[in-house]
Amino acid sequence: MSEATTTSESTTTSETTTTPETTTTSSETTTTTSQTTSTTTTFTGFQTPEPSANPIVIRGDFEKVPDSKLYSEQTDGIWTLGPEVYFYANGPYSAFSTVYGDKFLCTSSFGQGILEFSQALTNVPTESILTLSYAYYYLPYPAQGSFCSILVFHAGYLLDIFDLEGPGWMTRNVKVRAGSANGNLVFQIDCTSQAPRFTTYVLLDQIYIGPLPNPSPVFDGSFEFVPQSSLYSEGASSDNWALSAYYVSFYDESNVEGFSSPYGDKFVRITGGSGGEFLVSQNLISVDTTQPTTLQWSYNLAQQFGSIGTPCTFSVSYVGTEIDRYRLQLDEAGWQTRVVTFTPAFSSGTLQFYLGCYGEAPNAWTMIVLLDNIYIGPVQ
Ligand SMILES: [Ca+2]
Repeated sequence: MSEATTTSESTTTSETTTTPETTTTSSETTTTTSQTTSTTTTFTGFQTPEPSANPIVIRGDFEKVPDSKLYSEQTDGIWTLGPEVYFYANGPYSAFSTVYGDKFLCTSSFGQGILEFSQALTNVPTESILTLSYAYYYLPYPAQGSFCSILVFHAGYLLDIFDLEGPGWMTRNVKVRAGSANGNLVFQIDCTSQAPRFTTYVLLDQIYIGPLPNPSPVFDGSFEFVPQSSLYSEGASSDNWALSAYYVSFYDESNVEGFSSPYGDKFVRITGGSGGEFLVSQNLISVDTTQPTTLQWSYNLAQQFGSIGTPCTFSVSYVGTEIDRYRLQLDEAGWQTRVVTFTPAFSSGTLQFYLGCYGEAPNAWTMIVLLDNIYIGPVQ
């Protein structure tokens, strides 16, 4: 067993400022003097994914949309645009512009309901990265506050839903779970909560779906893909995750106890006590056995009941071999992230998290531990 180190992690928001753009027309050259700021919105859970290097969406930057399709056509042969959705380009014919190249998508709604555009995709990995950039306006003003939502579907499954923020170009970059390898990728722009006093323009660009850059053998390590029907149910299962029969449940932040996680909306809640088996496990496949690998998880000793002392221990094993064991410390406040390096002996088998309170009379001790953010990946 290798030495274990504990690190803490925080959610970051990075901001980049783009340089002024040069617009060229046939008669003259103008340089836009105002600076446009684009902001990257990071996922509030797990590790912020990098945009995929192998996007599956075609023409996600719209740069190769033929000029003849601008402002009028409902398809370029790749994208299919619904009513009030058009291909746009920077320049004299457009009141709007993109900071990502030259072409983009513009939707305008004045009480028309939900606007839509789509593209047929094939070979979408189950765990994918969805990236898209947007900006929105009440002509000619950048919209402040959130009056519109974007919903993203693939093969009929909801991949993502979020409220637009602004002003300026914003980028959303999230891990999503594809419903199927093949199917239509559909974007819906919903500004219906905004009374039609203004025409709301939503611009879109840089739309990508692609495989995770470093796929982890642990599927859904942040529990964000746990279906609603599996929440708050002891002994539930979700995809490859399995929970032991008693006192272990998938939770989300709507729980009445007020528990939450910095790694998305969902997590696991374990009530560990003496004399029980409190397990969270997943059967892994495709684990690299040729080199040391990093196993990471985050936990929170959220509540404890019992006598003074800390008899409860957290233990992690892979295919029956203990990788780590540590005593939960009552003075540890909030979420802790633990990182262990080990060389897996087997390419497939069960990864298991176990909470136990040893050497105590039954029911002498219980503690509530939250678990989230489980990841296996290369040693950094
Ligand atoms: Ca989570």
